[in-house]
Amino acid sequence: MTDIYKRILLLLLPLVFVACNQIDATTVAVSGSDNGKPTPEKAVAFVAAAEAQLAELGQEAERMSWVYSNFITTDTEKLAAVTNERFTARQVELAGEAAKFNDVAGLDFDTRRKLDMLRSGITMPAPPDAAKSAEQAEIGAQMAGMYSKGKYCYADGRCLDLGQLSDIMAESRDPDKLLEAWNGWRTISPPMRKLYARQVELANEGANELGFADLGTMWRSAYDMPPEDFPAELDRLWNEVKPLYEALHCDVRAKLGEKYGTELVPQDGPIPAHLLGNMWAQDWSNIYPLVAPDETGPGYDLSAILKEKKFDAIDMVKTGEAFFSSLGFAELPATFWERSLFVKPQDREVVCHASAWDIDEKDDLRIKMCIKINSEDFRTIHHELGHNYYQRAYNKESYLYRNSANDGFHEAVGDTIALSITPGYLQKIGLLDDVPDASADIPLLMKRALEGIAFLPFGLMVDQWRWQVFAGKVGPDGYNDLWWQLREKYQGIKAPNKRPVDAFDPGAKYHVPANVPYTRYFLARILQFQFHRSLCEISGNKGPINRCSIYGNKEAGERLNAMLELGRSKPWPVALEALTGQRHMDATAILDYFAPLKAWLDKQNEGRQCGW
Ligand code: X8Z
Ligand code: ZN
Repeated sequence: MTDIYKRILLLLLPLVFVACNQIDATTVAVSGSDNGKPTPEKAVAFVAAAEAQLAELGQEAERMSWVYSNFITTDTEKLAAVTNERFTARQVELAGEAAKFNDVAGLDFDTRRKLDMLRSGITMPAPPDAAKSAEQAEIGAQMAGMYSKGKYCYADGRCLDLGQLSDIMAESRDPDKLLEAWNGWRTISPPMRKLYARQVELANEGANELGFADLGTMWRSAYDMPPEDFPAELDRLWNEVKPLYEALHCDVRAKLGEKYGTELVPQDGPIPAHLLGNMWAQDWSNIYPLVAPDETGPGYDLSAILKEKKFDAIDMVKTGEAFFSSLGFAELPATFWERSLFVKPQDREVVCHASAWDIDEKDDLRIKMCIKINSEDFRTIHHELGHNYYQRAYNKESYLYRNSANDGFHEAVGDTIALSITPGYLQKIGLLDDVPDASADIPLLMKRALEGIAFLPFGLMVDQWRWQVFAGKVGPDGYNDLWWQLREKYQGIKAPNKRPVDAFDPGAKYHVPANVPYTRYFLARILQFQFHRSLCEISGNKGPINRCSIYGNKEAGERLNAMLELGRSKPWPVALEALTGQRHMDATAILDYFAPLKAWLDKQNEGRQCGW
């Protein structure tokens, strides 16, 4: 099952009608000789039956979801909606049954843990009313289709999809062209606003039914801590990394001011969102040439090398696989290569947003990506493969434990490996002739920061927005303003123009219409550096961690695997400890990694007025 999708898509696009010989977990739970009184024995039987049933339904759900995502048509959209509705309804039934054991004393650790997971692990809980749950499922499929099929047509008749518009955002330095691509993509989302508002209403009904105040509370209850403590934990981490973000923001704003003029980029306010090289201003690495610390740069351009060496999509994925193999992980199965989607098909609509899949929870691993030959997608390939190797590592666990320790862990594994794509590694695999000396460290760190540090406040704000929406703090008319308030507050960016009254800019980001929680990516950014620091120590690295690559180190691979194979069977601090020896998420690793850059940025920023 996919990373994002285990508790999510699994519950989103699933399907399949339950065969008549299914194990009826509900019956197991409530019937019996003692008038339906819940007991520890019944809880154990209920959990076992629920797991068996979900595993069976889940696999078929995955197949349906795969077909839909690879072949979006009116029919697959309908089928996805119908099957989703059935599956979610079953999920909700089981969650309701699980709640009946809330007050049963004397349950063993695993049964209690699994009951809690059954109760709170639904990303889009359906309301009890059948018509409403059908409506909810249809809205979900409809919005997913609107996003994936979205195009903007220029006056000259050319209609561009997200991939093409993203290329303009990455490559153009003409503010007018950037603005049109930026605005153009946001024309796909106003029709989603009403649908989204209704989806929120229905999902909240579902969450209420399961005993949660709203959907946000339900999402926050998946972190092995009281849900009310989780926001403070995020604040703690964010406050640790904020000075680094602010220093980067300040330097980038100054350089953009030099490039585009201070009228367009005022030096005392937020940066216009269309100038940062990415459709959502979440990853700024594409504007590296504008903000490079010096002319010599890091001495190489990986995108150019991949193109020069005539790498195709498969070569890039094979290179990613080889990294994992070097750590001792088994090769990907032949079916991975036969069944994955690597290149955007020209003859049909697909979901291009990259994802990793685990169809049978054994070894039918796949990725689905519209790969472009550049360094950003090279990194994303490692990200997706990280999901696949995690999925395989925990496949011996029972159904509910076949997931990551918390959702940030799943997102962090491949990114951890991508931190080992250093010049030294690239030289080892023949992609680079010479390893630049230490003078290239600042440029290299700058490039990494444009990707990893620039992302942090975006990774945080998406769910800050959703949590307020779910809590009813703002209605549909206020959705967009709240979005931009948070964009400004956290990221220090602003919309490049007054947004139209019907704008629904959150809908132009995949995870909103697809209902994928986003805080996981913020956590992953912190965790990946913590994992990397420990893996480097394990592999005997003595130098600075920004130059460390764990390529080829079997001991590091073993320790990583020891954490991965735990799946979700233990609270996440236990999994974290298995790899790092620490039981808390620790931002000092990311700060250590970027310490030389922070010192350099502070020097650059002397005399500048930072902040917004
Ligand atoms: O959605 C993803 C992955 C799939 S889990 C490609 N990411 C986030 C995004 O694209 O917004 C990875 C980085 C953040
Ligand atoms: Zn991911």
